[in-house]
Amino acid sequence: MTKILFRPTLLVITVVLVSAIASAQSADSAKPSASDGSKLIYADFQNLENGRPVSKQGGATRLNAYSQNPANPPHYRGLEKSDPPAPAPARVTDADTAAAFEYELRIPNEWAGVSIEIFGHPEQDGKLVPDDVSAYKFITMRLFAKGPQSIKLELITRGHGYNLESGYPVAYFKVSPGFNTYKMKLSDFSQPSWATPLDFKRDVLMKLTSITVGVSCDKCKLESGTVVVDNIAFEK
Ligand SMILES: [Ca+2]
Repeated sequence: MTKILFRPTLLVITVVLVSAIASAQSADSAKPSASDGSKLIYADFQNLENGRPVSKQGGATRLNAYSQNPANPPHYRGLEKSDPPAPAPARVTDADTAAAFEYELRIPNEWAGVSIEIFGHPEQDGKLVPDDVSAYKFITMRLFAKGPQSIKLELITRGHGYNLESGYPVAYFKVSPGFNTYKMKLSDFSQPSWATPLDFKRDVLMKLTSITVGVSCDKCKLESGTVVVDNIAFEK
């Protein structure tokens, strides 16, 4: 693996993570494991390409930001000088790397957000390559967040029948202190009421091209923080 340089702020996060893991080693698997029949490891961020974290199968990652008020978009920091913007690799232990970003949500904004988008596979012939995750019941991940109350997840399909600008199935979970494993039921994901309706299994789960993990706000208040994510998997 290439040598990873950390900015001072991420270094602090790394130290926090290491101590969180040391105190909870037995309660939580810190080791990335392999995919098997009951589990599909989607992204453990153990590999980098040009310094950018990639998914388990080598799919790209990028940072997305959006806002209702174009004059006050969110600010964010990931991997320095990356284009398109990428999350920063963050060292959890000597042998374990996660993906991280810092953010600031600004006002006034009716809605805004920043997320890491993780593609399952590298593009082939300029096309996104889907995963069929319809056999799984849960999505799991380890996550550390300082700043947000909750994390927004999104399941996305593009180029395989549908290309929505927005309105893909979303789910939210509440953040607890520390670097914890979270487990969400896939059946808890739903589209916003205004979105073009998709068949969740046929159009999304069977043709999943990327997922996002991020922060968001409605009727936004000033908020800043850090998100570190690792070991994203689908489980039966
Ligand atoms: Ca990892």
